[in-house]
Amino acid sequence: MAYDRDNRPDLSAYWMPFTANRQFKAAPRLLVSASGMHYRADDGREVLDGTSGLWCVNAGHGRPEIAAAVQNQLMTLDYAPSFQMGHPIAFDFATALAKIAPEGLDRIFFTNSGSESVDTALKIAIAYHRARGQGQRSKIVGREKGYHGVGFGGISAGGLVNNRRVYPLLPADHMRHTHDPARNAFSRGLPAHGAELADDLEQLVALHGAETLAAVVVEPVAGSAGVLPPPVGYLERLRKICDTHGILLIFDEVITGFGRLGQPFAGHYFGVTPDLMTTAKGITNGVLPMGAVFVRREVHDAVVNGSDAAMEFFHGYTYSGHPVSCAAGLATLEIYRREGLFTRAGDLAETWADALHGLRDLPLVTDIRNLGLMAGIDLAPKAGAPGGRGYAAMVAAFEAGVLIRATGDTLAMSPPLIVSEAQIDQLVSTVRTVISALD
Ligand code: PXG
Ligand code: PLP
Repeated sequence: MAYDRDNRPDLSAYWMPFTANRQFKAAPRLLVSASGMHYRADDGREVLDGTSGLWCVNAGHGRPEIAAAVQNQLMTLDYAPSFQMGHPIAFDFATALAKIAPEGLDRIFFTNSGSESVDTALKIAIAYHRARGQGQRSKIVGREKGYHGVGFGGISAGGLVNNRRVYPLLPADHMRHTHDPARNAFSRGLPAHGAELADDLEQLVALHGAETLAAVVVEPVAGSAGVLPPPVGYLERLRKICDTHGILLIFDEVITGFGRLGQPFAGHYFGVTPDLMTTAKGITNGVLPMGAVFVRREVHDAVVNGSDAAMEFFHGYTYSGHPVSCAAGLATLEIYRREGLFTRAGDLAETWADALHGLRDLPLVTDIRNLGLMAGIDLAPKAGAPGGRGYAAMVAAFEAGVLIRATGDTLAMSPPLIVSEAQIDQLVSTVRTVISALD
């Protein structure tokens, strides 16, 4: 039976993730199907997808080629163990990923999510130093406002207080974030000021000793915290400081990977190559859970060739390299290639920036940020109700037929890379109407 407003599921059993459960269940927003650029809500309305689901459906919804590959793989080899056994499609997919990776990052460890990718990358970093006789290097450096998923490694490196405050954490320290509206408000693309914030890493080296630091993990463009592109020169500086002190640099590309900035990965876009890169989301167009850690070959070789044990790395998931996810991933890569989606965000970036910065005249808008096909809009918080305007804008936009994200009073948008210019207009003009009507 099809779901609709007259046939709603019982909402009580499902404890929803990162959701105000009581508020949601009192006034649910249910999506029942999707095709191309649109969802359909349970009242039959079409909703334009302004967020690629949760930053993952980069090629748009309901792609028949992916469905066919998944169906075929399910009926050929539905599941096979990956511990001490192999299956061909996982090797093929790793090879295909290595081909599109930034130079040198051609060893691939499969996971099932961004969170698992981050915790895996941190373990690889620590294992790498251990294999080279530097077992003291186990501390992690992250950044304020960073989001690296919800595993214990990821929340330790992360910098969003609500995700961290009640849990014990791994040894980690943090650089300052780069959000600086006083100097950079309404920057188009990269903000001009703030490269010197990378020198925070030098201070942490001075405080902790380089010999205790395993890795620095940053999102090249912070996503969850509200789309914060890095200041000009910042990532280059971070790379240099890491090299000086033998610290591994991890780019968390769970959002920026797979075409979001107009290149396959942010490493390409910025011309800065990390030692490890964490990915998920767009790797299968979001249709099946999967993640991958891309590892620089020397890092892989140090761990794999540097171990006396028969098994070099004591880590892995039941579903690492799941054959059906690999099939979805290969079909997804083929769509990205055939439709030029790795460069499309670059082709649209100016149109996107023009449309967004057109909202600058709205009195409640205090900052607008954009890069590739990502955007963040800060709203002035309502006195006594921080986050209220962001949430109200998200709900009003949904009712007006577009899906956007709100984090606090920041609105975030990241449409599928197949978005048309007319749909960009629709998205931004709906956001204008919605913000204009906020009290
Ligand atoms: N790293 C980064 C940079 C992410 O953006 C993760 C790790 C974790 O991935 P998983 O697959 O474990 O969720 C993410 C995920 C939002 C939002 O609205 C962002 C994410 C997930 C859900 C919502 O900003 N990013
Ligand atoms: N918990 C138990 C009891 C398990 O047996 C396993 C895997 O065998 C796990 C957790 C880990 O699950 P996964 O490999 O899916 O991460």
